[in-house]
Amino acid sequence: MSSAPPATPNGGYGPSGGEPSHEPYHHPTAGWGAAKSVGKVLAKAKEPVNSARIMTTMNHPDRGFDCPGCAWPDDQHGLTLDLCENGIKHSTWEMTPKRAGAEFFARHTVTELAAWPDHDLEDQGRLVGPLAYDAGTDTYVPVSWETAFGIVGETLRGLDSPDRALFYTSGRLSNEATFLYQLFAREFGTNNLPDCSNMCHEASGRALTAALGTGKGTVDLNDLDQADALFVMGVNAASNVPRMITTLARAYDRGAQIVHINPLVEAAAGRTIVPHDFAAMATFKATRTGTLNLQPRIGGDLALLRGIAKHVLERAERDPKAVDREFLDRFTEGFEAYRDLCAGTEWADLEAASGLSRDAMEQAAEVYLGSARTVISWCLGITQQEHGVDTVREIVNLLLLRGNVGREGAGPCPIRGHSNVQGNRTCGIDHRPKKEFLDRLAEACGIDPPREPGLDTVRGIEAMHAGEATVFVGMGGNFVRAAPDPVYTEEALRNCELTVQVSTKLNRSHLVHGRRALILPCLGRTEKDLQEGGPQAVSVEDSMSMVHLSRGMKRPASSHLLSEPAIIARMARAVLPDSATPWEEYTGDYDRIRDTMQRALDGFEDFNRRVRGPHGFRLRQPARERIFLTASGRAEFSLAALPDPSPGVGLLTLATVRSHDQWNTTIYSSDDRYRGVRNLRTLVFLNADDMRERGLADMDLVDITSVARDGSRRSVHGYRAVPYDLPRGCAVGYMPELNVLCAIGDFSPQSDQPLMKHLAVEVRRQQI
Ligand SMILES: Nc1nc2c(c(=O)[nH]1)N[C@H]1C(S)=C(S)[C@@H](COP(=O)(O)OP(=O)(O)OC[C@H]3O[C@@H](n4cnc5c(=O)[nH]c(N)nc54)[C@H](O)[C@@H]3O)O[C@H]1N2
Ligand SMILES: Nc1nc2c(c(=O)[nH]1)N[C@H]1C(S)=C(S)[C@@H](COP(=O)(O)OP(=O)(O)OC[C@H]3O[C@@H](n4cnc5c(=O)[nH]c(N)nc54)[C@H](O)[C@@H]3O)O[C@H]1N2
Ligand SMILES: [Mo]
Repeated sequence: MSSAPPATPNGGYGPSGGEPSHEPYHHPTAGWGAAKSVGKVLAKAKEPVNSARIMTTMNHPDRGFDCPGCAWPDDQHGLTLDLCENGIKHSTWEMTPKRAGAEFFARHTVTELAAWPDHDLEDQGRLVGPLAYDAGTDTYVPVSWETAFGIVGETLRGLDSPDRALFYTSGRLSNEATFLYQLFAREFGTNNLPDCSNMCHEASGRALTAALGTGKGTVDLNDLDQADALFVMGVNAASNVPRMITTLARAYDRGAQIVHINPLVEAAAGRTIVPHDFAAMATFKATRTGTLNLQPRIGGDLALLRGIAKHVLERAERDPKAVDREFLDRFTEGFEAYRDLCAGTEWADLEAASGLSRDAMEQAAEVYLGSARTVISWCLGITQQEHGVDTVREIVNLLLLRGNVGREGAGPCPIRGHSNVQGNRTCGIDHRPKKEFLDRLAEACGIDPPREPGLDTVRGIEAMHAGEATVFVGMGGNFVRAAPDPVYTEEALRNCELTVQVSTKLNRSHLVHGRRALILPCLGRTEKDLQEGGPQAVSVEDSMSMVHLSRGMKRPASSHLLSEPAIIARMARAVLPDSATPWEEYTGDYDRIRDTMQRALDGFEDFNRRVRGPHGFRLRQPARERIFLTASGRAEFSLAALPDPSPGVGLLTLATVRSHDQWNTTIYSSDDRYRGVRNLRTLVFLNADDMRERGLADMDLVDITSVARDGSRRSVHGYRAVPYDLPRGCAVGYMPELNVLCAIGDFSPQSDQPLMKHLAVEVRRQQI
């Protein structure tokens, strides 16, 4: 089977125009380049005054809103300007003065809008009132909130089973809205709660739960400030977690080792000008943010980690202090078997599987051996892999060897993506909820939740495609663009009886809709949320388990917008008219939601008081205290087989990544500053030898074809080949353009995550 995307793939993605070019980037990260880029975005948003105000309130310890840019924790060193270029861009994007109102939708049919690039859709500005699709005119028309909720209520009540509905969550939903949303879905009768984490960090959660008993990292910012060695794996920190760069610069300054592990040498591995260090800005003083770079092949990390462990264990034969024997004996399970596994693995096999020399692996091992306190951090380069769960477990194996779990300055540190994706899971977005969670929810809320596991993102798409699920509710996000296999996913959504998107801006997912469709516009994170009980604040949980309040301060984009908790509560009331849940009370005062949450959720005792402290509070992470809630009561080693990362003869392994100027499916510009690219998103980075072998010169046009597990092929045409410093056999290009290449059936059996960083592809000169 060969499925090609439509000739113009849905109107395209980024803004068009400008001559494509690329050249290597030699400057430090952040600093004046970032300041200039922020200036451009603010000028374009025409919001310089308000934007200056957000900068002084964003991530502020006792007022202001939490930056929706990423989940990196707020600095607690009293920085008054704890923000970054991309966070400012992201917030400003929401604060645009542009509006997409009724006249706009009257003027453009959905068919017409579908031919626009994604950038232009979002660029219409904020949505201002609820809309329903009118098939007669092929347009979205304004409706009252009552009518909109009426349609939701009538359709959901008409289903022959609650499991025919899917309730998707994108990771910026607040804890309070999250709690109401899952309560609504479960009271209605389904655990069909797919979320963006099914495509993001599912592997981390599963691996950490299996190894340490709790699915989160154990470190906080103070630990990072005390570590002697930091391993930074599979993340483009300078673009996607920019505030982490400040931590790295601080670590370098105090003499810590910083090892970057990435097939690409990303900008974070170089130097930075710390943006809130005014002296550094004024004098162009750059600080290094890396001390060693290792470039494994894509999917080669597990072998690399095992190589490091093997070297540590070989050293331990001569020098027992190389491992923490006391910790291993007291707190872990399976050490001997792991030691034997490492001893029985040949260096030659580790070299082949990692794409690194024994020397390079030993160099990293020496850094690890020389460090009394080590943190290993990671993001999507590790998780969106076939062996993502095994690899995260190997990270834990390595940490356990030297007792680097549950003490200061050490531990595993998954870097989450969306600003509240961790909080979503904590507060109940889980298609496989634990029995204890459901029991407590039942008790606290007086409901009888379903016990059968629900559908995740991939299974949800398949169910819609098969006509088994017929209602899709998207609480934020841009599902059709974020999901794998867009051709298949679009068919799935078009199959639905009703699609409902709760959004701030127009996006592709509104244009690929069911027989009936609703767009429900909501307040953004930066906006004042005024309810009966006065102005409301919501809470979020960052990557390091800190729960704190976020309070918008801007006038809402329109007086017709509702808050997310209000939208959820009113949907719930429309679907469940006789529900005993006090939905109206919850909406009137979010303290009432928090009162219920503290009864239903672990670790939220005294929620309303504690969350109002300057930095909020830290959720207890038992593994941090060396309490391991596993079956054995100990931290467990894993014994994974070495993966064969080779994609097959003539094929390359392709990873899809973000550019510097995008936020997931939102594309601000077609530049990728730190990779030296301008005006180009339809590209593929290749090793120069792989290019030569294919007779390709710099910027030649190529076709990229993926080969799925089931043998089916998917292609994109006319991409530019760009030589880049990455290992042979590897290729890298941008999401969401290349999602076309990711077959729906190609997900990891360990995590159920689509293989967004592990596609087998053929790259050849464009066939005309
Ligand atoms: N500005 C901005 N910030 C964001 C986002 C955004 O789009 N824009 N998205 C947010 C979200 S939801 C998330 S999840 C995070 C994502 O943050 P990242 O994980 O940084 O996201 P990607 O751009 O996909 O980059 C993945 C990195 O993994 C590397 N990589 C690919 N394959 C491998 C491999 O096999 N091994 C190793 N070691 N590395 C590999 C790539 O070279 C790249 O550097 O960022 C969050 N923050
Ligand atoms: N090929 C490939 N695909 C990927 C990935 C990859 O690396 N490669 N990464 C995956 C990952 S890590 C993730 S997290 C997903 C992201 O998937 P999603 O979370 O579904 O997508 P986003 O692009 O973050 O969502 C953007 C939309 O959210 C809406 N929005 C913004 N703010 C708000 C708000 O406050 N409330 C509400 N209700 N809506 C709001 C806006 O309308 C905007 O258009 O994509 C995944 N897809
Ligand atoms: Mo993510």
